[in-house]
Amino acid sequence: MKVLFIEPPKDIWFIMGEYLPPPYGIIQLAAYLEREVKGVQLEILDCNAEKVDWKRMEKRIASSKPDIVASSSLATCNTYAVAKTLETAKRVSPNALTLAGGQHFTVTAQQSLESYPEIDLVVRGEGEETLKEIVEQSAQKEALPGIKGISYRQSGGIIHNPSRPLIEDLDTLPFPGYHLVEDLVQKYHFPIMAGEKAPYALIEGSRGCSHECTFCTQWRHWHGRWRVKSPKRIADEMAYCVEKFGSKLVWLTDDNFGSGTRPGEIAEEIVKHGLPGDARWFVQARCDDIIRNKETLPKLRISGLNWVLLGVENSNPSALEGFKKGTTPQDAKTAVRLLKENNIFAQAMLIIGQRRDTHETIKQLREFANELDPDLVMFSLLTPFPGTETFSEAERNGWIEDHNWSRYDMIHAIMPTETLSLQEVQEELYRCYRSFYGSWTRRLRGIFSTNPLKRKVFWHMAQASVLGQIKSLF
Ligand code: B12
Ligand code: SF4
Repeated sequence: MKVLFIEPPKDIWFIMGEYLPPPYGIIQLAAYLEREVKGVQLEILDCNAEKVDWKRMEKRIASSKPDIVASSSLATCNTYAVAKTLETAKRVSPNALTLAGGQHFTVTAQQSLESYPEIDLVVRGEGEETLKEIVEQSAQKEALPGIKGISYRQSGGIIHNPSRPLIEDLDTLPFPGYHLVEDLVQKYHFPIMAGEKAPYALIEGSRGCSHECTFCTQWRHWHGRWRVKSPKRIADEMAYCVEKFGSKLVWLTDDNFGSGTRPGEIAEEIVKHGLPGDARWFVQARCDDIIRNKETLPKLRISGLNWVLLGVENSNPSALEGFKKGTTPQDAKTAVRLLKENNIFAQAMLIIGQRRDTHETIKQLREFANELDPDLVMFSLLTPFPGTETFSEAERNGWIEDHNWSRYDMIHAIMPTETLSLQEVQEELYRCYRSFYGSWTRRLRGIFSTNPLKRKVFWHMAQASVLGQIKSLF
């Protein structure tokens, strides 16, 4: 049985500059199969890292002769790339079983199977055990009804088998399969964050989130639960990436870093490993968790944490309430201050385009961003990702004006507000970036900052002409 995993050619998110991420979901699944299914043959084709275009992908599939072709979208904006990958696979290798999975396909299983005949099966939710069963049963038609967590076509209809319970202990998962892409590991890079030609890696510290923000896909995908790996396990995986593959930056993919004793324990375990001095790590966190962790921040900094992405989202208390965020604008100010005091790079994410936004409220948000003054700010547009409350509400009310998934990337306007047209929302995004990065005082402060990360970010914003690219979106 041969399984070919394909990471399709994907557009980069240009705001963060040029980068090449490891196809994390895929190498995680492949490592699980390697450990669990005797005799399985695995092949990973990372089109982005291997610079394989659609034509060459076709040849690679033909020469691979796979029994199963599996692809993953990561985000909604990559849906068509996955569909095209599996369409190519079906054309070249008609007997291969084609699988799609991930957050977008999970919630759109019905619609995706209706729209893309090239997809045989959608794996919903957590992939490891479901994929193992599919491979073990060689996906024989009669076995399908017994496999939890899949959707497929049968007798002209679409069947959705019951969901699969989640894996209780994430420490039982194998380490991510970087060894399966050993020739490519050195190529994965994220210059703005890790430095030029510095390999970077992703690892997972947890899955899911215990909060329920209306715009977020994450908590529903993982059944509203937050499961964590142990601090020791996280530190071991980090050390594995740094020591075996020379990663200079490890991105801990947790959406919810959490609070309590866990962050401090993670820091202690990392310190115990004594990672080389230039190895760093990054995480995303809520503002209130940073405040709860304030005593631990020095320890986290010593362990190598040098960059935190904060979900600030908005400055308007009623917008934050509408998002069910559960944090306040003051939390954001305190969190940014704490990070800066601890010499941790503070990145803030802000969202515009919620239903009640007007030119005036967005102007207030711009002023708030200037006052907040994080090291880096990313403005994004409220995007109705399928599976979110934002999507259900927008769909119900007919607010969605753009149904092209490839534009669901948080920088293309998808919905107008009560008072702003789609075009005006798009223009407002540009105004936000211009207000923050266009200010000469801030630019000069950034470019001549004593903080090398900040210098890099501001050079990037200037050289890559990010403002110009955002302007070109309308
Ligand atoms: C790291 C990351 C990135 C990295 C890239 C990582 C990569 N490998 O390509 C960067 C910074 C580049 C990035 C960019 C973007 N990202 Co991002 N990213 C993440 C993050 C934090 C981790 C992804 C990850 O590796 N997860 C761990 C793996 C194991 O989980 P998984 O992929 O879901 O896979 C599991 C299952 O879903 C399933 N599965 C998945 N695929 C398949 C396929 C098959 C065949 C099978 C059987 C099973 C299966 O099995 C896996 C194991 O159980 C997630 C949030 C999260 N924690 O997941 C957001 C997330 C995926 N990103 C998101 C978004 C919106 C984006 C951007 C559009 C914009 C932005 N603001 O960043 C761009 C898109 C870029 C592009 N064109 O691809 C959203 C997606 C929402 C959506 N529905 O679109 C997420 C969910 C964040 C969020 N909370 O909103 N991202
Ligand atoms: S936005 Fe962050 S805090 Fe809110 S549900 Fe998503 S992952 Fe959790």
